[in-house]
Amino acid sequence: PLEIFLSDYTPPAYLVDTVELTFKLHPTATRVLSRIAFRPNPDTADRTFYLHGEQLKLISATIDGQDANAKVTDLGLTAIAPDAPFIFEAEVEISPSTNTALEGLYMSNGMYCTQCEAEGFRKITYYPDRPDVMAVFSVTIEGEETVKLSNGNDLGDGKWHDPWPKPAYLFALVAGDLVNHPDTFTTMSGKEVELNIWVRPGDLNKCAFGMDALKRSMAWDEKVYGREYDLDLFNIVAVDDFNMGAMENKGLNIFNSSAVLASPETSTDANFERIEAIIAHEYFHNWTGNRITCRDWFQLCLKEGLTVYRDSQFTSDERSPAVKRIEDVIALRARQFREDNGPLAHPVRPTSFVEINNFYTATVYEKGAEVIGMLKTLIGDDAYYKGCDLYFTRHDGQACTIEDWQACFEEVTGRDLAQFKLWYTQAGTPRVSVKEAWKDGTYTLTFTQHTPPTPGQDVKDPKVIPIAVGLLNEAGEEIQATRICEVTDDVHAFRFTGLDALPIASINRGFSAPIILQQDQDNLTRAFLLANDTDPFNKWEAGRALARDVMIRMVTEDAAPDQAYLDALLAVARDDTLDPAFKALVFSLPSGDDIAQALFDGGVTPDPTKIYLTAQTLSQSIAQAMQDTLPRIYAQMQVDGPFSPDADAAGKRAWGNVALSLLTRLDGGAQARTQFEGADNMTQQLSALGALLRAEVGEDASKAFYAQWKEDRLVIDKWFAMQVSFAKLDAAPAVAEALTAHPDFTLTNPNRFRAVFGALAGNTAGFHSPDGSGYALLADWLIKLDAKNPQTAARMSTAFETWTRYDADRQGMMRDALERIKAAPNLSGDLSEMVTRILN
Ligand code: BAL
Ligand code: ZN
Repeated sequence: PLEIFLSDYTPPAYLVDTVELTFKLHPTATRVLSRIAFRPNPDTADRTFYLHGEQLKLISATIDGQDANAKVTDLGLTAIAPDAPFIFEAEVEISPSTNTALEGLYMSNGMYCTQCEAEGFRKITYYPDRPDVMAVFSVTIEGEETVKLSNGNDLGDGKWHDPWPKPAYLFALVAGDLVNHPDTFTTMSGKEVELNIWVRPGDLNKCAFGMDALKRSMAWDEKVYGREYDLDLFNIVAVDDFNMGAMENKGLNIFNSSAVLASPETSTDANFERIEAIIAHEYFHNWTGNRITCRDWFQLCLKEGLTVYRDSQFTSDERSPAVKRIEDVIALRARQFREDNGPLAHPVRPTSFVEINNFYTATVYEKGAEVIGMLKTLIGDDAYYKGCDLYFTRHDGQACTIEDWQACFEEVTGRDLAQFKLWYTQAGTPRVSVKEAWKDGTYTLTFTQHTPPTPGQDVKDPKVIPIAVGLLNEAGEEIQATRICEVTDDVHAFRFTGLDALPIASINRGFSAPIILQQDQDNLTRAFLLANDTDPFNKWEAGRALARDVMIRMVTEDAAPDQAYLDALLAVARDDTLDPAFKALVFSLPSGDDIAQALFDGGVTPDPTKIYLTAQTLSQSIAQAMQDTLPRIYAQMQVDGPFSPDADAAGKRAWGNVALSLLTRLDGGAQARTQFEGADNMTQQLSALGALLRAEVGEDASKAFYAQWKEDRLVIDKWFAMQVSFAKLDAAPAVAEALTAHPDFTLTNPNRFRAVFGALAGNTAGFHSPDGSGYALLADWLIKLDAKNPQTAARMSTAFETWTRYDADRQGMMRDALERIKAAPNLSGDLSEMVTRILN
């Protein structure tokens, strides 16, 4: 397979002005006719005429009406083209119904749909399938289907025109017997936009929340970034079989049905929050991604990091900023820190790839968003929005680079951002250790930064790291408001003067930088900060550090559950000033994977079984310590009246369900069974089912749940996942294997595969079962899936990325599993690249 390098970028030889496409739809023999107006690129002397194309049957190809004498390979088409504008026309045949990779044009439940990012358009027709070739598309769709959609404005009779030039990866087509949930939005300049969510007929009752989220997103982007929508129409379509969450095609966003369909009966509060965020994310791409796109795929973070940052701002504004920040950091540590500290570590802007689909990663997305957040912290809100305005004005209609983006901020601030750019080019999570000193009323914090080697990058330069610091006195009063310490050197000291007494420092408030902070902090100080910190993130962080320390001492020293920790939790539970959602987050213990990484970082080989048992013992102790309080919390957190997915109601349910889960450890499941049977919404029903399954008294409830929901694919995904997630100790592989024999298990639906095997990978004790059955099972099924859907198989292989953390036996078994995948006949380039990188 070919490795592609950022340093090899060359501009396209030919540009495209207009593309006219006609689709004659047929499940196994769709004809695609293209008429493409090319012209030589004045910025290059190269006149190589090369069009990407894969899995296409070429019927004809002409240049200015004459046979193009095209030479075709598995990857594309070449021909001799004029050094002047010309028309290329082609007819190809493709087979959507046998396209199980779900890239290009494929079928899902009888409906035609497309996924072109990153390189799917080349499976539709011959084209310069690269993001820096932007063109105006007109589309005609011929077929029996009642609804036929493409990008841009609807000209009627299956004809579409998109006036905004776009790269091929933003092309979309949908055709099927769909129904719509319509609405309208009036933009800031008074233009009325028609909005639709298109679904299968039975799903029409699950569109209202998504539509509301879309309208709120449109209003938010006008208010906060001054960005107005630019077409008369905005369509969203729900598709069951989809590799990603959703896709931002111009004017025609295509969504995994799990990321748009919502109803109280079938969706949890977490689902509602995720759906709202993804709708916002895809909508925000209209400016950050579509109007301004990427020059090449190495710049993916230009649109993804920025758009994740924008959607997180939206969720903060719509819900609770503190809760959103804590949730984001939990996810960042679970996925991005894990990636950054293993064999798959790569910079936010990678320098090479074999398969770009393998770089839609937590590093590009989530660390990419953290980098935007740090930029805003360093230059301030005003300069940030001025820089964004300049970016939108200067680069509208262009395909850009990170350098283009940064230049806008250098210009508005006059600041050199060369050192800041290291966040894009250097992989790895910086370790920042901090030492404190106190003398004559001056308190000094000395930070030392170090980023460990990552694949291909042994030595790192010091980065600019904005660390937000506040100081408290012993009474818990804030004596120094949050100040940004800009750490720029390997060792960098900051002084706080005029103090009466040694303060207590709250460092990296709001998680101002995505670092691992190494701090000599005792548990008394952590408990103090948990009780007193005015920064809600660090208040939570203190509790998390305390929990981590307690669990590590239980694992490594067989210590008993720490009484000071239990007391601190009780104090949080009793504090009526705290948001219930925040309390729920304080009570969520670090995951098995978190503790395994922390142990490994501390030089201890983690034992997943022991970590699992420790978490159970600690949870049991928490339940016992709180036994008098739990029934009251549970009763107080019951939400009356009609279901609302808003943050307050969701927070109450979250805290109430923490209480339920602890109560179940004491009452054998009585309360959980009552909740399960009486629940009128999925949050309550699923939480109760989880509590019962964990207590090993959930078999009847699980059967009842299946019987109730067997017709609802998204709920049945939950049912599959729950059984594997809540399987005890090393039981998960056997549970997962049994589920693969269930008639509802299928390899053709990525959501279903992820439900079973994502849950297996997330069940640390189960996946790392000492007999290796978790590794062997996942390897077997990745090989099977790869034959149908390489992209999803490759993504799921990251379950193995932590293999070097574990003992020799487990390492050997994981290596064997990876080698077995690598040796499988006809392995895809996607999975082969991943396995090779993980093994190296
Ligand atoms: N562009 C791929 C899906 C997303 O990030 O929105
Ligand atoms: Zn995105």
